[in-house]
Amino acid sequence: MSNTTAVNPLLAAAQGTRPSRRPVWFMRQAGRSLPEYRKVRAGIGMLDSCFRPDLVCEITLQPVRRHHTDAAILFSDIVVPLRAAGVDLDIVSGVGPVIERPIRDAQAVADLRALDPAQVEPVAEAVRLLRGELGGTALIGFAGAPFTLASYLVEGGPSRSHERTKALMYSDPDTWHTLLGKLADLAIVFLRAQVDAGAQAFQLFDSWAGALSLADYREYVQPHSARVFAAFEDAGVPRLHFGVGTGELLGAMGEAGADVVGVDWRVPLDEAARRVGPGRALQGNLDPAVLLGPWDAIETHVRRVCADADAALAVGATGHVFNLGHGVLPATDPRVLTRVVELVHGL
Ligand code: 1CP
Repeated sequence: MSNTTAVNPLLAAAQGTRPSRRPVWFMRQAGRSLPEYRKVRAGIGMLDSCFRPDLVCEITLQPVRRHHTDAAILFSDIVVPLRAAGVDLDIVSGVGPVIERPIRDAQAVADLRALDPAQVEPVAEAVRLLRGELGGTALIGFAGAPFTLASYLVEGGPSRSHERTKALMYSDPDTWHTLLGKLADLAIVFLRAQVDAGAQAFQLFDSWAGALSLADYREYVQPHSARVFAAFEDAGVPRLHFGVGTGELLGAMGEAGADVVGVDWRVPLDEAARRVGPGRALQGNLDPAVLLGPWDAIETHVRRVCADADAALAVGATGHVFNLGHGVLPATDPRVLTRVVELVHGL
């Protein structure tokens, strides 16, 4: 099975060639905003659903059928490979991932087991099913980046300040680097399983890296994310990288080895292109909350994102993938998403 399809607009834009139209997909396009998602998930736990290939395939396809996005993102979660490797955790509705025994010392890090590809075989099976169904629509795989995974493991759940995570980082750098090295290995095994099964691109989500200064990002995080990207240097799949509030880190996140740098709504794409430097594509960056406003405001913002992206191309960005600056909010009217896809494709 070929991992690249030159005609898919997302793959073209991500590889720096001219796409037939501006590609668009939405982070968190599968799931929460869709009634058909709530229907098939009824009575099935979030994590359980991620290990059922038939269900993963159906949920991944739902937004593509409805919105005609240029890409599907595998329905899964960043904690799925941790669960598969034996970490006692759950995804609690309305909260997010909750870790039974948070990892806060050298012993706990030593006890963290490596991921065996066989443990994520249901995910690989879902990818194979999806490639059979998707035709010309690109399939994006993903993993959590070492820092963002570490934050959940150390804090024990979602966090605003990431204070325990930073405390470990500053107080015991050896243990920190051992932990991030293990999490980089986990991401590599998880992504390898997806790419080998047919995922045509992948996104490394470092959602919470924006909590760090540039200097700390470079010292404590970037080498580990860079190792993940380097493992796929010759895989022939575009590598996307994204975090929230990462305006000051955009250059460093590109340098970690991303072909496409995701940008949240705080930095206009032309300015992002200056920060990232030439030779990489950009993805983003409509504020997801704009979609809760009236259509006039949505259209104005969508047009502005596309105009900023065109200006980004003029200063060296090699392509633009239209997306939100973070995930679709649960309250979003799915009909609005469909309309945004039509608008972007028509511009
Ligand atoms: O019960 C439910 O419905 C659970 C809600 C839910 C869903 C639908 C969670 C819990 N995860 C997911 C799916 C998911 N998670 C996807 C596939 C859907 C798609 O993109 O279309 C993806 C890509 C993720 C990735 C993910 N999980 C990230 C990175 C992306 C981002 O939004 O920044 C993060 C940080 C998580 C952790 C997580 N899992 C779930 C929640 C609610 C959270 C965030 C918790 C927090 O705020 O810290």
